Amino acid sequence: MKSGLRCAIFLIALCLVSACGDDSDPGAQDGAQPQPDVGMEVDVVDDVQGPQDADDGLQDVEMTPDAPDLSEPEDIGKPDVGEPPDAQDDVEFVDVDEDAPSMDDVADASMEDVPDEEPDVEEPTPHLNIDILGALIGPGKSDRTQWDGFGDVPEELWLTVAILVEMPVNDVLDFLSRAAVQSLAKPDPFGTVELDLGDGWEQPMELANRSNTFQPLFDDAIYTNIPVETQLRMKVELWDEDVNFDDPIGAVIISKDDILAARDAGGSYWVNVASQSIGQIIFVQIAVAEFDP
Ligand SMILES: [Ca+2]
Ligand SMILES: [Ca+2]
Repeated sequence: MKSGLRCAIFLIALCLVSACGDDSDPGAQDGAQPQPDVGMEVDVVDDVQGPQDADDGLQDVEMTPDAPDLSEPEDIGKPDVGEPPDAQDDVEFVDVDEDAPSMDDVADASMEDVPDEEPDVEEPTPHLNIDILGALIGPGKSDRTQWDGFGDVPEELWLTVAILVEMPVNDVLDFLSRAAVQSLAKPDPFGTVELDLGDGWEQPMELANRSNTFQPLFDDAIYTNIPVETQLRMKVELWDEDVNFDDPIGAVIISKDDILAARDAGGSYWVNVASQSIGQIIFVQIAVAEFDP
């Protein structure tokens, strides 16, 4: 291209010079042609190509390999959080060791480690003092005769006795204090009291004689330091002293439950025994307390 263009320009310039020489300056045909005109044309062409070299210089600038790649700006400053967390994967399930002690096992072990306050030792047998204070005796014999003499108990009083045997002690005391009852022949009670600790009745204790009373009081009839055995029971037996033949009043049993109830109640305790003696002994009065060594 460059050589062809130059040839074309040279031919055009040669024709122009030939035409001009013919018309104005014949001396010019002698080889004195102004060559610089042709050179200027060539320089112009060369100058046109100069900027291309300059462009080549710019193209030679190497790109800095460390330059940041801005093609993905969304990644700038964005922390690497990895994949979205899976809730199921984040739950830590603790492997249960079946051989490991459970809370219940720990509790049981704790209970086992703590000895019972009273391990394998039965509660100590309580020892009691039992005081036989007295009794309440009905107004007549079960055959409706009076305790002494030959008289009978009036019917209206006897009907009341049938009711009184199940009444509270205060009602019985009120009845016995009535003038009609006090006018009857009273018994002269005496008797015995016995204990059974499980192997039969012990030697009886005498209850001192009292004269002419429905409510005998027994002084100094006290058992002390009595162990409360399983079969503990007490028997009170009373008679009416007479000149020739004493009249039996009754023999009644005070049970272990009665004795313990008396202990729990404290003080004077009345045990209804009317059903054991056909109403001839209505109550036995006792007092029970813990033995104090
Ligand atoms: Ca009698
Ligand atoms: Ca008598």
